[in-house]
Amino acid sequence: MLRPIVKPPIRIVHLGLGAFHRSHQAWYTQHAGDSAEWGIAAFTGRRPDAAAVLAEQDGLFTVVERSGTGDSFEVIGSIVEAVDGSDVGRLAELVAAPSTAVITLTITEAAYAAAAGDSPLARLVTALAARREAGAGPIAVVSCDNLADNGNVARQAVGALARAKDADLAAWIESKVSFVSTSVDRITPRTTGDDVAVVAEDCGYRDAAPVVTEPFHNWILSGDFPAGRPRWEDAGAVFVKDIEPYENRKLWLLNGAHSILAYAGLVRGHSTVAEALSDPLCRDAVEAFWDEAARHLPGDALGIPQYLQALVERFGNARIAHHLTQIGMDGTTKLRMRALPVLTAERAAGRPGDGAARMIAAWIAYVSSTADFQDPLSADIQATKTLDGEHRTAALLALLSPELGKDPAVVAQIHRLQGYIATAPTHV
Ligand code: CS2
Repeated sequence: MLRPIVKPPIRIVHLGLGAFHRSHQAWYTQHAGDSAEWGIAAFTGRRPDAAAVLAEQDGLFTVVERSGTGDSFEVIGSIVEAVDGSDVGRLAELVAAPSTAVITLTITEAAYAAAAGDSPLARLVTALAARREAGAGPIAVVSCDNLADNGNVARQAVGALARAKDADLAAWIESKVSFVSTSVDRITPRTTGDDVAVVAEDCGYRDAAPVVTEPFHNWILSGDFPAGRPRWEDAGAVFVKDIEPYENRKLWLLNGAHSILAYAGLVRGHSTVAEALSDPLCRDAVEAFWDEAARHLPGDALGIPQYLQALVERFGNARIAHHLTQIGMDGTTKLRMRALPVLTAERAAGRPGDGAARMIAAWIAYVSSTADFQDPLSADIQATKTLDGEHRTAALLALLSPELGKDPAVVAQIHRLQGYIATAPTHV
């Protein structure tokens, strides 16, 4: 595998080197017609390990495209430098280089709310300050996290951190940095030891960092690239003026269904998406939510029936072991994006929104069943354990929406729906 290649020059800096970055933005960059001009320097998030492993093999890794019937393998060479995220000096140096045109982010939804300190966005602000000092000119920041209006969320978060540091820097960022919104999609579970073994067996070389993903891939972008960008459209990326309907389609139909399957599925003893989908109770819960969400995704252009049909196939691909615990992480952040907009829209239309409410009920049933989960508000979640019944439901709901937490009808509705998830028999 580790044949020498001509490395493209670094023109993209990425924050959040994980499996998804490698199966998505790195894959798209390799498949752009002008890929020879676009190399990526990718920085890790919380832990340096991924950088060390990838650096060992010169940035090269295998993408295993796993369909329901077979695997295909491709070596990706677009990541030319893999760096420990705590190396802010190297980050600043690369962002300050005039040849760097794009900064992509997969830092998780929760990281946009992280205040100062050593967060990825605080590191980005330090690096943008270096670019300003170097006079290197405008640049694009492209959020690839599952948040509605993610470009604008990134702009607000970066702006707030910059203002706290230096008002002139904040003004420079406002005028010179283009925040691009995107909707990203490719189901990519975390790499396992089995994946390493499959590559060794089928390809005959040792790759310590392969990534297994589905054949499906989608990227919709909206915004300006003042210093240029790869021709990602050659790989199927779509550039649009109004991204909101696409974001909602993806966040509600795919990610929302994922969250229902994760929480209801875990409570009911399942481990993977495909397993949970084959439980009629989970499947019915997903379909009821889809019916509600689809009412707020108007227009034939979105092709909702086809999108849903494809989703059932994608989720049902049992050759990809997509673990529910991975999807279940950071529930408070994710549900605000996945459940609340549909619940609010249904209530505004005079309907109860049970489909969306059931997603929240499933989350409450899940966090009540275990202490072993990751969430930015885990301390607040644990603190509700002293409360009983509807009081606890109200307190947990308030972590998602203070307003709904005060609404007795919604609290009673979500409380009632928890019983449905936890007690109905499992037929798998
Ligand atoms: C999942 C997503 O972990 C999660 O919350 O819903 O990572 C999902 O697999 C991707 O958005 C698919 O594109």
